[in-house]
Amino acid sequence: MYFGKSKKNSLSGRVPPNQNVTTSFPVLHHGNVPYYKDLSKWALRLFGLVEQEQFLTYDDLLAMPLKSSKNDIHCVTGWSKLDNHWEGVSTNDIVHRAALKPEVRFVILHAEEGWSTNLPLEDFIRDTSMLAYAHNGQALSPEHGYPLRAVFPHLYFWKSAKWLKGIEFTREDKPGFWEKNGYHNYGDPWKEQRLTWD
Ligand SMILES: Nc1nc2c(c(=O)[nH]1)N[C@H]1C(S)=C(S)[C@@H](COP(=O)(O)O)O[C@H]1N2
Ligand SMILES: [Mo]
Repeated sequence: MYFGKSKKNSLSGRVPPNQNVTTSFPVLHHGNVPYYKDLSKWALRLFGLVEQEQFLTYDDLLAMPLKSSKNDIHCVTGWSKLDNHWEGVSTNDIVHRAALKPEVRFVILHAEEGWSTNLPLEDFIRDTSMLAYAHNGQALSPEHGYPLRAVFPHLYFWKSAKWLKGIEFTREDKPGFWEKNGYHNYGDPWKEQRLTWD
C-alpha cells in the first residue's frame, strides 16, 4: 500500500524501515491451515528443561489471568499492521506455570505440521510478548492461528507462531523453520534483520 510523504512522516518512529502500513490483515504461512472442531482434544505442551512436563488445556488457559495488549506487527515481507488488540495470556505466567530449570536460555515454539520458531527466553517473557486467543474482539480465525498463537510485536511477525501446540525450554538455541531456511535468527524489524546475510 502506498502512502504520501506527510502520512509517512507522521508515522515515523512507529513503522520500521522499508515497511508499508496495511489496513487489511494478510494471511501468511507455510503449509496447511488446521481446522479444529473439538478443543477438548487440544492441549498446549510445556516441555524441555522444566520441573515437570505438563499439558495446558484450553480451559486452563481461559482460567489464567487475561492479558490484553495493543500493538503493531511487522511482517518481513514488508507489511505492517498498526493497532492490533490481542487477548490471551502472559508469557510470564506461562513460564511460572512451567517452573523452568535455571539453565534455560531459549524458547522453541512448536506448531502444527512440525513448524517451529526460536527466540531467547528474555524476548519470550517481555512485557509486550503474549500468547493470544483473540484478535480485535473476536476469537482467532483458523487462518490467523486458532486456537492459540504467539505474539511478539518487537520481532518480525514470522516469530509469532500460529497454531501453537508446544513450548520447549532449552539451554541451546534451535533454529526453527524459517531460521533454517535463510531468515535471520533473531529478526529485529528496527534493524531490518530479515535474512541471515544481512
Ligand atoms: N505455525 C506457523 N506460524 C506462523 C507461520 C507459519 O508458517 N506457520 N508463518 C509466520 C509468518 S511468516 C507470518 S508473517 C505470520 C502471519 O500471521 P497472519 O497470517 O496472522 O498475518 O505468522 C507466522 N506464524
Ligand atoms: Mo512473514
